[in-house]
Parts: sequence; structure tokens; C-alpha cells
Amino acid sequence: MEIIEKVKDEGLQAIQNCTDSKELNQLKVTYLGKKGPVQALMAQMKDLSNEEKPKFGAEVNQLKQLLANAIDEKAKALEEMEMVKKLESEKIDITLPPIETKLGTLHPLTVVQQEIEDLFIGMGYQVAEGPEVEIDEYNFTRANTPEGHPARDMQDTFYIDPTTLLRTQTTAIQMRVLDTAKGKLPIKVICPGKVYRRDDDDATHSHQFTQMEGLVVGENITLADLKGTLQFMADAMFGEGRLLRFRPSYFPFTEPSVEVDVSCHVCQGKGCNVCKQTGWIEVLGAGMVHPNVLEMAGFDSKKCSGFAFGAGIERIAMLKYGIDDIRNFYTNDVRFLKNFNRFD
Ligand code: FA5
Ligand code: MG
Repeated sequence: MEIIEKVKDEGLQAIQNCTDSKELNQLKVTYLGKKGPVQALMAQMKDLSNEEKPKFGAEVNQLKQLLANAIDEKAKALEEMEMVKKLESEKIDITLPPIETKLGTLHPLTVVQQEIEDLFIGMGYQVAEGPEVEIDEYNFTRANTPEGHPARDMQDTFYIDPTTLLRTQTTAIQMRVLDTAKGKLPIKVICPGKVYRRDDDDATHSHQFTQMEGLVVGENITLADLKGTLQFMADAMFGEGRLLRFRPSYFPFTEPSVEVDVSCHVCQGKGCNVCKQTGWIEVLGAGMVHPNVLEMAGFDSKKCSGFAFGAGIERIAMLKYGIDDIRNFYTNDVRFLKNFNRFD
């Protein structure tokens, strides 16, 4: 009986002190296994008298049951504890700030191009595009500038072969639009795209730049329509009140022709390097579509008329954002491009 008490006290103590389930399994083997004290007590039964046997047997069984229960309970408690520990260690702190995802930005030229497109789409225009590697015919001949015409020298051209070139003006798209219209009126398009010229790069010139051509052909289209349209575009792009100057000019494909200047944003018209001391920056060429152009594309120039313009998108972006060098658009300095991040 003494031994039973001793095994009971020691066993319960050990189980209580146990701190992990592996150790507990070991205890189970130690106390309740074949070589354990409980089993040893059972083995002693045969040495007892018949009167002692039942009482002793019941005590040992009780001890066995007691230890087994204590182990079960402890196992449950340990399991719970270990689960809590695990949950604790895998806890996610949802208050931590997220890893920042950096969004790209639209290039300022794309922003301006899309703004102009939206403006004209709102007035019922369609957007037309064309190839950058263009045939001479659409870039020059159809634009009333046949081979040998002195106006070809106005745009120093990258030729690929004698009849293929990098287009020098989005006017080439205009000629394609007139061609595919097959005499059907009215036409209202804007034509954005890259153009190429052998110009020397400086603050306002690049050998590759972007133009936005506009073309409207219909009945009774007049110079007043052109002027109103350009004023509308300038007000929308630069805010009302920016000075516009219409200057008589010459293009083979328009008659009459104008060039439109906007007052310089750097010197406010006083004269500086950017405007070459003139106070003005030329943003576009325009005019009434030359009758020869309409006739070559199959339109009756007595029954319809049209206006066209070709704007430099870089120049508009420079005026709009106060950029003083066109080369900024092409050097891809992220510090420059970041200024146009519309998501910040
Ligand atoms: C033309 O290209 C004519 N096709 C425009 C036109 C279209 C006139 C339809 C009439 C009817 P011009 O060469 O001036 O014209 O160029 C038009 C605009 O492109 C200029 O006003 C200027 O804003 C821009 N531009 C011209 N050359 C460069 C250059 N090297 N770098 C940046 N922008 C330029
Ligand atoms: Mg010009």
C-alpha cells in the first residue's frame, strides 16, 4: 500500500510538471508500460493471500486509472497550449503598412495626346492612324508637293529608298483618310503620330517628335471654322487667356495657310532662349485644304471645302507644363517623368 501511494504521488507530480507532449508520452510508457511500476505491482499479486488480493487489486487498478486519466487530461491541456503557441507565432499583424507597389506613369506626351483626342472625340471627330514608314506619295505627292517641288526642302527627310521614307508630317495620314473616304462626306478626323526629320536638336526641335493632325471636309467649311476650332483647343489646353497669334504662312497643301504661335511660357513674351527672343512659340501649321489635294483624292473642290491643322504635341506639352527643353521628353529621367504621375 505504501508503494502504491509512492507511485501515485511521484507519478502525478511528474505528470503535472511535464511541459510537452513528447515528454508526456515517455511518462506514459514509464508508468503504465510493461516494465513500469504499475505492472510490477500487478505482478506482486501472486504473493498475496486470497483475502488481500481483491483489495490490493482494486487499489492497483485505481492507481492505473488515476494515472491514465491524469495523462489524458495533461495531453489535452498540452495540446491546447501548443495550439495557442502556434497561433501566437503565426499571428499576422494586419496593422503593418503594406509593401508599396510602384505604379508606372503615363508619359507626358501620351497624357497630352489623350487630352487632345478626348477634346476632339467630344466634338464628333474620329481618330485615324497610319504607318511611320510611309510612301513618298502620301507624305508629299498627294499633299500637292510633287517631286522637285521646292517645298520638299522645308522638311529634311530620312529616306529609306527613293520612294519610301520616315514620314515627316502626320499630313500623310490625312492623305490616307481622304483616299479611303472615296468621296464620302463629311470627314472629321484627328491623326496623332510620330514623325521624323533631319532637324538639329535644340530646346524646341527634335529629330523625332509627335504631331496631331486635324482634318475637316464638308460643305461650306470656312477659315472661321478653323479659327474657332483652334481657339477652342488652345483654351482647353492652356486655359483661357493665353495669347494666340495667327501668322500668314505657306504650305503646299493649304491655301490660305497660317502658322499659330502661343505666347512663350518661360519669359511671358519678353524674349528668351526658349522662344529665340521672339516671345512666341510656334505650335501648329494650318489652313484651308488646297483644291488640288481634294481633287487628287476624288472630291469635287467646287462642292466641298475643308480645313486642316498639324500641331506639335511636344510644343503643346512644353507650354502646358512649363518645360523648357524638348529633350526632356526623350532622355527618360525618372525624376522628370515622376512629375506627371497622376496616381500620386
Ligand atoms: C507641318 O508639318 C504641316 N504638315 C502642318 C500642317 C498640317 C499645315 C495641316 C497645314 C495643314 P510644320 O513643319 O510647321 O508643319 O510642323 C508643324 C508643327 O510641328 C510645328 O508648328 C511645331 O509645333 C512642330 N514641329 C516642327 N518641327 C519640329 C521639331 N523638329 N521638333 C519638335 N516639334 C516640331
Ligand atoms: Mg512650321
